[in-house]
Amino acid sequence: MSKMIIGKALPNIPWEDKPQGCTDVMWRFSGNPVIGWNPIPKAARVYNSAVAPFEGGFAGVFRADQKNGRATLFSGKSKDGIKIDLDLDPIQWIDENGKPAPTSYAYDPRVIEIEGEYYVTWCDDMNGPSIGLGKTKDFKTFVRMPNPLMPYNRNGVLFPRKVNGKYLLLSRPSDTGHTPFGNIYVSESPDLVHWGNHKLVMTNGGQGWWQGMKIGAGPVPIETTEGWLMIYHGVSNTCNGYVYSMGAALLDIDNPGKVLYRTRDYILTPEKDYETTGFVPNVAFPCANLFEAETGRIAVYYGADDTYTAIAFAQVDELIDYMKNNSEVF
Ligand code: BMA
Repeated sequence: MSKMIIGKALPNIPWEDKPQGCTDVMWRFSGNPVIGWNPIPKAARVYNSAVAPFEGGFAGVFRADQKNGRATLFSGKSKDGIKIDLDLDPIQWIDENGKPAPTSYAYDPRVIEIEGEYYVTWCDDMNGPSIGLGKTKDFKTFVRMPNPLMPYNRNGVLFPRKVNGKYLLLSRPSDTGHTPFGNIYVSESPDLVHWGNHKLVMTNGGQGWWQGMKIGAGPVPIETTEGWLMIYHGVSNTCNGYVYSMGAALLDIDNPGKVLYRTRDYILTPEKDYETTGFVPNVAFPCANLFEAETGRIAVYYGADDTYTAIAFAQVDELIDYMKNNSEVF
């Protein structure tokens, strides 16, 4: 197999081979869900969360809805990426002067290491949903930075490196509620503070009803020899509410506003009990991926039913091959 992922070796990536007889391009971890109901006293449900390699193991920022129903971010660590030890109290954000900088709510975090600093994006409250941005070196002290974009916006996802000398941020402009529309845009910045040159990347719709109502970026894009591999969520509207599935797109490496391939069909949709029966049924919402440049293994962390944290796997060459042969770009 030729190496496709441009990145580091991660020999301890959580992994399970594809089960015999499985014809799907993405398959679920047999130990799902990896976080269940009430994992710690202050959190009822932990889902839509982000994990990154850290000090030979893993660390992450986890969306935890507390027992008053409010969404909060907790830090956590893991040796193997599967058994996750959550802090018992939420992250206490500070500003760049060390003063408390609390959030009224915070959800759907993404985490990425860029040049030795771990950056966190999440859905923040700026008198309505907007993109929050912060950083940490040790997953203990978390420092807020200026919010990159105006409200209302969700699903802010940074690229793992500068492209053409600029930081890039994906986002999905929205409304204050359960947004019945949404497309993915990219914005650029010289310094992670000033953002502009916004461009539309891709829209909902096409032949795929699974992404007919709205789409939003998922995990941080993976750099490959074929382009940026971006896993995202697509939503369809049914008479019983929204259904969240996963798809994948390949973006041009030097011009990520350009879509090269995009899966016509979903690559994972709610099917298992933990994906169809929970606080909000029929949600598979990816927020993180770990990947291994040597073997091409990818582990995707997704929230299931706004209740559980789960993992699914893919092999990069097989996924990209599938995307090329089952693509609809629009
Ligand atoms: C979206 C976000 C996600 C959530 C999803 C399904 O609008 O709020 O956090 O998983 O709805 O409820």
